[in-house]
Amino acid sequence: MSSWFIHTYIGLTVYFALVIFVQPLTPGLSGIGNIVDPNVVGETTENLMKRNTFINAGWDFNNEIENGEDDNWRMCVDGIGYPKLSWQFYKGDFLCPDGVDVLDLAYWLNHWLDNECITPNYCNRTDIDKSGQVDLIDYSFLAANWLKGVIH
Ligand SMILES: [Ca+2]
Ligand SMILES: [Ca+2]
Ligand SMILES: [Ca+2]
Repeated sequence: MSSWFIHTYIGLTVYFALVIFVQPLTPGLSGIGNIVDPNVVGETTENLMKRNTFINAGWDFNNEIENGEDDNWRMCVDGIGYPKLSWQFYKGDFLCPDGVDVLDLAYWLNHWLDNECITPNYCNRTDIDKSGQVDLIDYSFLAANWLKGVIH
């Protein structure tokens, strides 16, 4: 992944993150250009592929609640890639590991017939169509994506 892509990718996170990370040629050099901004942090490629780098900076990830329960971000395994936005995953893929599997089904079943699902997280995202209730329509999304994204 080129540094250009990383800068562009990270630039898209402004609306969701308290701290922006960049991958400068000289790791540890913070800020953009000649501007020193404590909210722009230079990091190594290795650290940009670690979930805790972002969680410690306040990013709201899945499988943690200290930074919120909207779970805007997701990265299941360190060292493989960069964080992705939760909506980039298959509908029905609620939990790590990646892919729609029996763990996601069990999670979804725990919300069966929950109602009053409202923004921002619609009953922990199990109200997939955002109708306000967890029902068979939501199950149809999960079933349509069954085993998609599972790494064998
Ligand atoms: Ca969270
Ligand atoms: Ca999953
Ligand atoms: Ca629904």
